[in-house]
Amino acid sequence: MVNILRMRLFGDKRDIKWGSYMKKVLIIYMLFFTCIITVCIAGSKFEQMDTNKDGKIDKKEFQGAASTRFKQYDKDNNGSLGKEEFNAKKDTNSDKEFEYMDANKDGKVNTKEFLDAASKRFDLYDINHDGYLSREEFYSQHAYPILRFYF
Ligand SMILES: [Ca+2]
Ligand SMILES: [Ca+2]
Ligand SMILES: [Ca+2]
Repeated sequence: MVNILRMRLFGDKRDIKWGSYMKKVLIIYMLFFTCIITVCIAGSKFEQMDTNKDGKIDKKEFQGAASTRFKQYDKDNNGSLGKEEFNAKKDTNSDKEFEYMDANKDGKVNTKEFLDAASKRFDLYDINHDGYLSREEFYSQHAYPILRFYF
């Protein structure tokens, strides 16, 4: 009787341990796949932007991507972005970036403000000031979360 009880207890404990172990494994797998997907999407964006295929992004290429992106944000096609157009995905950084873009602080971002901000961001993250964003500069943990608003 005591043995059966013990076995049950140990069995239960093992089940609980196994359960939490599986949870951890699942979480790790999910993180892993999220990373892979993020890298794939980022990778293809870099390739798309690098129109002359020299393995780096120059300002013209970046501005070209930003220009296309602006049109995607501008749902009502009036040449200006309201916060709700820009912040449709409700990202934590996007409010701050919107303020950054809105140079004249009228609560809207027009094409010029958007492209000027893209240009300033490009310069900021061109760490070695060679006029190009290398893969390393583009993917750096500081640059990518901000740059992605522009392409
Ligand atoms: Ca290029
Ligand atoms: Ca503005
Ligand atoms: Ca550079």
